[in-house]
Amino acid sequence: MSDRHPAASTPASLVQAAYAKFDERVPLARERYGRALTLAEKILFAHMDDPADGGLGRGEDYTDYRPDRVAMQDATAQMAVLQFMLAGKDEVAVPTTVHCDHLIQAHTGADSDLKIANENNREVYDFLRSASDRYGMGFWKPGGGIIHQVVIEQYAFPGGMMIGTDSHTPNAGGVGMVAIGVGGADAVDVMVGMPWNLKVPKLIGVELTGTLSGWTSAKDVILKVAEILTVKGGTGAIVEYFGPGALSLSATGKGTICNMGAEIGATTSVFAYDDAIARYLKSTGREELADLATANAHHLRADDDVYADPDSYYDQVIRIDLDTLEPHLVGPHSPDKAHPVSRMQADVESEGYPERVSAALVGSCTNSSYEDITRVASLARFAKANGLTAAEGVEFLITPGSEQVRATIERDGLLADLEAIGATVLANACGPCIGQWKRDTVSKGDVNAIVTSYNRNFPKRNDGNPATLGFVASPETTVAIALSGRLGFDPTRDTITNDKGEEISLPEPVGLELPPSGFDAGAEVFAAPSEGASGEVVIAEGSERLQALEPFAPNAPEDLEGLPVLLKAKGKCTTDHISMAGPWLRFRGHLENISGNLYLGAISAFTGDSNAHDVLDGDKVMSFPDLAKRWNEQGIDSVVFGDENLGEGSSREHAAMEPRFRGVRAVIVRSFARIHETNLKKQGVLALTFEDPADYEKVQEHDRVAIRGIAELAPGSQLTVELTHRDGSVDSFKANHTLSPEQIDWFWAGSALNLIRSNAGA
Ligand code: MIC
Ligand code: SF4
Repeated sequence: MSDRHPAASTPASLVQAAYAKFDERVPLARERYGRALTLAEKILFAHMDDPADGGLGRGEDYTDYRPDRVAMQDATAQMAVLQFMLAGKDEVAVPTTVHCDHLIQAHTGADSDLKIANENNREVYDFLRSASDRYGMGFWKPGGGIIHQVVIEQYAFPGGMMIGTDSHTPNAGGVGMVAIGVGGADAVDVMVGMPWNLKVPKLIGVELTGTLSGWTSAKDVILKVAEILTVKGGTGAIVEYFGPGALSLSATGKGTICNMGAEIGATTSVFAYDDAIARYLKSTGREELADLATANAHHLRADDDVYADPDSYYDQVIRIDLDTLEPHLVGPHSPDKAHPVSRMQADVESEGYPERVSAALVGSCTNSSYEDITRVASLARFAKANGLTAAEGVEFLITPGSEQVRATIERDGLLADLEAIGATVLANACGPCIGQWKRDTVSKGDVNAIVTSYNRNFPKRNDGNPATLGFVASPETTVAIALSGRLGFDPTRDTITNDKGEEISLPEPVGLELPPSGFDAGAEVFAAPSEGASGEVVIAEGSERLQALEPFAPNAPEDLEGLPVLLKAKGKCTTDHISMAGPWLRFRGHLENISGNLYLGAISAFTGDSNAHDVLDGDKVMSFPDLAKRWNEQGIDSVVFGDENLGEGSSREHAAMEPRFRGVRAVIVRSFARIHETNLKKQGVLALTFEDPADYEKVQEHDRVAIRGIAELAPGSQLTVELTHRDGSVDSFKANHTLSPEQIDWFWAGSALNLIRSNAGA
């Protein structure tokens, strides 16, 4: 480790300093709480800005924290860095890294895809690289790997706290870090040296008993948890895993579980430090950190009293017996729609899902560990020896999570095992997981089913085709389905006919937790910032992909009157519906251009489809982004209404900046996903919830909306939303907000960044 650049890994000195805080503060925490502590409580307390007085009230207090690190991926870093530049600082205040992973399109395979990405995205990469150099951030080049995989391999450490501008940042919980996904403006707070504010999370305990075996893997644990808690069941909570079953999971398996905690809305998920985490740290070249963690192991777990009586300490406890846990698939379109493999064929029949799958995709930030790949390679070798390959008509793609994993699995012959049964190896990047998939075999509108070992399966997520049904499963289940070609294939019971007409049962997958001969770092994919931070940040002139930001104007009470309704969203409205990814990723650094996708995927409660009506112009039919632009150009501001869990999914702050840019003053919903609600607040959009969810029904297409009580906006104050209907009648209802005093200041300033700028005299 010592021969690495300090920006390429987490230095032992940083970890040592973090543990010294535990020594100092854990006794104080026990005193302030007056009881034993859970792991998450210890980590949060050790990172509190004001341990003597910082709020402890779960689900109530907003408390300031001092995270140890920041990580950003290219699709969100652009906007974050553009905002950071407005803050007028010379250097980032905490260790920060940028990872180029989201913008690489998968088409024919790693080498050519990477080459094309380097050409197509040159101005974005040049911008991020020059900004990294200028402001002292570590830069992972395209091909270096997916942010979360690189973070767990290089930067994450037990007991640490980090934020990342990506919702799957919690992946680092696999090694015991409290790692939280945020919008770029939150990252900017930490990068400028301010504390980071978070509502104190609730705590959900998941007690694991038994041991995984056979076809069941870590992925199935989180698929089960998603079924139990649903996509909003973890909102505002940290999920802590413990129990004997937790000890039987590898660190990367734990990472998979924490990663997908994003799918249940959890703030983050975390495991206690154990032997598996120590083995992983050592194997990835971080012996020194393993030793430090072992010496501090008592801080890196909950207190014994908690484990003895979890129900008294967590807001909710779930128990899962790994001995009886079955492999699952979840989908289509929602990660909580679970089907055990033993029931899948029956569900295929009753739900009318396609019998055959058209593609099987293994890898991503979620599931591309050495263990995952050795397990699927064992199936591939067996298949090859028994006359089986990926079934006819099944595209079979592998995405390694990092250059280090790729080089290691190539060296150990595992990629060759997979290629021998028909796999194509893609670049170490997000690729098809984020719609960066140039799919030649299926056209828009073709109904087809795919299975992936990724984490998300919203409509259009992978290939942009709304008719593609995405199912998520473990890598093992995914490969078994690839070999059989059948969505309803149960690898524990069913057989596959081989090229000689024999019926073949697949053996249980077997793998290795870690590479016996260590990891191979592979190609040079890291660029350290140069000393002295003096270079220029490169923004290509006239770029359609990058645009310097203009600060938003402050809000005034009279801005919230007489507003027409831009959208009343019906049903699921994720960040992918609000600000679509795929081809739109190219505009992530250009607010005006990306606003061309605003609410493109949302379904209007008025029209029942994704068309908008211009109520100010004879109900002319147009798209939401066109209407938003039209009104904005006419100087007309508006309001948006939504249903449950609005903004579920990604951390992308574009989903908040775009409405703000187009004059949306308030977003009023039945409930919000955490990151999206914060992103709206950060950008100066009023985020409100109906006090009575039934009031959603009162909103009509031609209403004019006024928000009363805004001048007296205070923590906990209630607002009245007044709807003046087309016939002149008026309806009103109560709405709530969760703004803290500081967040109210953001609102009046026009955005959180405006406040930073005015404090800095910028
Ligand atoms: C995702 O998985 O949806 C993404 C793409 O990684 C996003 C970030 C983004 O939209 O840039 C996320 O999860 O936050
Ligand atoms: Fe990339 Fe997919 Fe992971 Fe998001 S979930 S970081 S898009 S691989």
